Amino acid sequence: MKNAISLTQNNLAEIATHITSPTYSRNDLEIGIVHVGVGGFHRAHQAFYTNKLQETKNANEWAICGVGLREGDRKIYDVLKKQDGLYSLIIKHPDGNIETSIIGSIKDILLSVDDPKAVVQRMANPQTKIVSLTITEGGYNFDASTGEFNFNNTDIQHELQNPDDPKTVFGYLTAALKKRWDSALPAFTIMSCDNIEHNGDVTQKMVMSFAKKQNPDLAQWIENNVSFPNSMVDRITPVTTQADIEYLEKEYGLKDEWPVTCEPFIQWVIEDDFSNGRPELEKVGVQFVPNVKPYEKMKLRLLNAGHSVLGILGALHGHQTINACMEDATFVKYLRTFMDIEATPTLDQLEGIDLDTYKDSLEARFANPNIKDSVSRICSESSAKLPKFLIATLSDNLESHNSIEFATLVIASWCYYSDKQLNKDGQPIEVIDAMAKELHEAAKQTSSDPLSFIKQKSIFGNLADNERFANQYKEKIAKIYNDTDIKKHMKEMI
Ligand code: CS2
Repeated sequence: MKNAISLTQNNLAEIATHITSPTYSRNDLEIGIVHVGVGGFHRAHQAFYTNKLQETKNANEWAICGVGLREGDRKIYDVLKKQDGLYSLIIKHPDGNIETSIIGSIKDILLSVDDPKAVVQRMANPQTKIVSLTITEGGYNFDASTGEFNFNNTDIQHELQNPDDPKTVFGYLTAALKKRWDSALPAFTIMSCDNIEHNGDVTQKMVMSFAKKQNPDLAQWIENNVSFPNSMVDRITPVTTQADIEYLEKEYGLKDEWPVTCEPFIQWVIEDDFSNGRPELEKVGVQFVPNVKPYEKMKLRLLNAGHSVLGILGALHGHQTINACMEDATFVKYLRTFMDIEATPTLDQLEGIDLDTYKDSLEARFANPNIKDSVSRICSESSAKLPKFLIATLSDNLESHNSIEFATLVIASWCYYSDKQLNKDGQPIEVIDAMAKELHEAAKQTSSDPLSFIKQKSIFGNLADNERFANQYKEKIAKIYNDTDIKKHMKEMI
């Protein structure tokens, strides 16, 4: 085989002869969006839609500058820098069909730890109209038990004293907005694309809490000028594997060091509330609605919670992927029963959306055999995800005296998983979680205090004080600690 060709702007004309590639002139693009958190999801979703819009040849002012705020972003920064922001998107259909295209909407990339000033300048640049975020559920710096901004964070304390030396997303946003205000430039929109119910409202609350403490006058200007649209984002994007990189080399002779793979399904519903203009994304299938909240809730409580149900129970059982769970009839039935009797009663009816059809489509998406989404990706950062995906549903069901059994078994399994870090066959489970240590410590106490795990207030709030939940939880804990055959317990319930 002749040497593979590297994915760069210079090689793009040649690559375009055999892979779908941008037909618009990337040189003519101006950066209108600064995006913080250029992971796989952003590249499969917002950058994909933006590229599609740029293909209409009428959206030159909306190129993206990716920003990494953590040292851990160095690898993606290095790759995208080397590849001039280009990457391949590999869409894997359930029937085995694969569509590959080169995405060109990311024009530049910055790493704040190397050049913090450049990040502030880019956000403050007159061309920048939107700063969008995928900083993960844990990135919003709020205390899950109080819902308030966490001022104890040492980086936040540093930024409050040193507004010119930002560290977190909050410091960068306020530093850039201050510059815009000083230069009489319009504010940018802050658009969260994370899986949090009311993501725009939460972002606004966090930014405002921080800004009020840092500079009350600036906070007032932000309040009057910045909009924070809520949005629901959706596309399953598994972790890229070495096999994906090799596929491109073998199939196309292309050397792409960090392609992204995803499912064919994609959805983005946003509130049409932008302070400084927006791309005409409705032309490429994005839905703009006055109130996105019912959509967010439906997606988080069915898709994301459904993922967590399969992921945690699947990890204990020893399934490696979400599609392997969906090949197991017990898991399929358990998931559907959870969705029907615990998640659905907490949802609002949405005009034009039939919830049964939506749930059927989720089952089909989870079952896509080519996505091979690992349960370890789903279980990662459960301490940040579960309060939003599952615990909120459980609390609602406690209030309405509805079933809580299915969610409770998942939480008890999560305790066992955090305690033993083994599946039912004694194989190790790697816990990837910013709170892994705390989770382990709390779970370890279960033998002396069966409620120790759910007494972690930053995750569960005051739920351990709820008698009905505490009793159910104790019962499930006893079952799992007695017999780790999780499928047996699931079968008893369906
Ligand atoms: C997943 C999500 O992180 C998770 O646990 O549920 O990443 C999910 O795949 C996306 O939200 C799909 O849109």
